[in-house]
Amino acid sequence: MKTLELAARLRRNDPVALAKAISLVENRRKDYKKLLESIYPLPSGPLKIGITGSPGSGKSSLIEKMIAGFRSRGLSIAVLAVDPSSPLSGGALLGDRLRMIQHSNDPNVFIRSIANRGHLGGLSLSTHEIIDLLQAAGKEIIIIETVGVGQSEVDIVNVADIVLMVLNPDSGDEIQIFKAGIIEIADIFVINKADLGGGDIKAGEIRNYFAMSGRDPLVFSISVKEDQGIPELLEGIFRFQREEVGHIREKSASIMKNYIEKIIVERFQEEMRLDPAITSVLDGIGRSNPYLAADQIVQLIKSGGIHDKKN
Ligand SMILES: Nc1nc2c(ncn2[C@@H]2O[C@H](COP(=O)(O)OP(=O)(O)O)[C@@H](O)[C@H]2O)c(=O)[nH]1
Ligand SMILES: [Mg+2]
Repeated sequence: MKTLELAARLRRNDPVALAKAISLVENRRKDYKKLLESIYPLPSGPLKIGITGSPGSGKSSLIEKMIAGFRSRGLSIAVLAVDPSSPLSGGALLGDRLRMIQHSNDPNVFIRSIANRGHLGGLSLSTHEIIDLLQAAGKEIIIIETVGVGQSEVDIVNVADIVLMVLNPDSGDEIQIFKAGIIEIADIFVINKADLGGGDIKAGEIRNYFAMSGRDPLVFSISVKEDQGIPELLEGIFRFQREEVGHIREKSASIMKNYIEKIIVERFQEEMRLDPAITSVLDGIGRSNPYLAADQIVQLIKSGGIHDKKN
């Protein structure tokens, strides 16, 4: 399929074209940039919901319920599961896929897992690009699930309008999430597995944490297993979208800024590999001062030493 035809089909929400386009971008295959260039301007804003929390907290189970809730409102949905731990598989989380498969016959539910390869301490540039592909296809709700409580989870704030943090009543995650700063980026806290007891206590702990800071985030105690509290959570998400317009707009601007920074970093890395002057500095540093070498390279870049290569 030619790139422009692929883009046209993608814009018509053709799931086969969308899957193909994502692979193209994820694997940096030939013409992926041409494809990306052809999708702008994007159709107006979907709601991008980031979901983070420890493995096993029930994110995928919750997403399945959310899909059903959003579908009953007639919304077109995409779920992107980002798995930083599978650099080779090109998207693992097979269990998740299987569990979500009940929606797979619905053309308005698109589910995909991607690896988060090649980016230290955050979400890769291709994650941003793939979200743009989903937006180009006209998805109205884009859910991004990240696994664990590390840097990619903090980076979720750089792709999502709203961040949900999933906790459990008995989880000892707090210390880790306080430490990693994840608690500060969450807009809505979801205490899942309330059927195990203690959901309200955990909700109280979260509210207490914020009591002094002047922030009053939404906290929901739910049970996916017993189908409790999901409609209230969805209503909370829509309320946040309605009431926090300024906050979401500010976030969109910083999302864009972060995105552009990542493009620039990737472009410079590419150029550095291709530029003979820079390669010779890099080859020649031996055991000398790395800061000095970096200074030299930055000077080369500033003085136009980087060759202008088209690709
Ligand atoms: N008791 C109970 N178990 C749940 C609930 N929600 C999910 N689980 C279970 O928790 C486990 C992990 O769920 P999963 O959705 O894969 O978590 P993820 O790793 O965060 O995506 C599964 O065995 C689920 O069946 C709940 O509300 N109550
Ligand atoms: Mg999961």
